[in-house]
Amino acid sequence: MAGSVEPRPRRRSRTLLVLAGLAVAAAVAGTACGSGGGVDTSKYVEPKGPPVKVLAFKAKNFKFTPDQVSAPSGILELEVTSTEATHDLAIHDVDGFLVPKVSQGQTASKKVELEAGTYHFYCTIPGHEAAGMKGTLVVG
Ligand SMILES: [Cu+2]
Repeated sequence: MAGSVEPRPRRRSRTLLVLAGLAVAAAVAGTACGSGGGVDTSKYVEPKGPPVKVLAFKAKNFKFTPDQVSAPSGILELEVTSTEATHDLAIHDVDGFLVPKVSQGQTASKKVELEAGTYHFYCTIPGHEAAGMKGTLVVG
């Protein structure tokens, strides 16, 4: 192999692939940072007033505890404490709702007003929901 001319173009194309991959990764990371993990929170209006219930979750790689919860309808406060790494919490079908990212040892919370129904919550950090960071919230 040493001294051969052939490996050069191969190496060059491999380098280009790596650079392209890094560019994509950087773009994805940038998007995640800018918009709070892919959820557009700009139009979300947090309900005023005291919650009828506070739901406290612990978050670690890659699980919420508890991951099956129930609550009465009305204003709920969802509170997330990270016991490992960085996580957040969004709810499918509740546009803009996001408990912001917390790193290990931190706690954050956000209120949401929910009608009776079954909701699915998840961590928006890329790959986390697929790895199991999700759960079900039954309201009503
Ligand atoms: Cu997560």
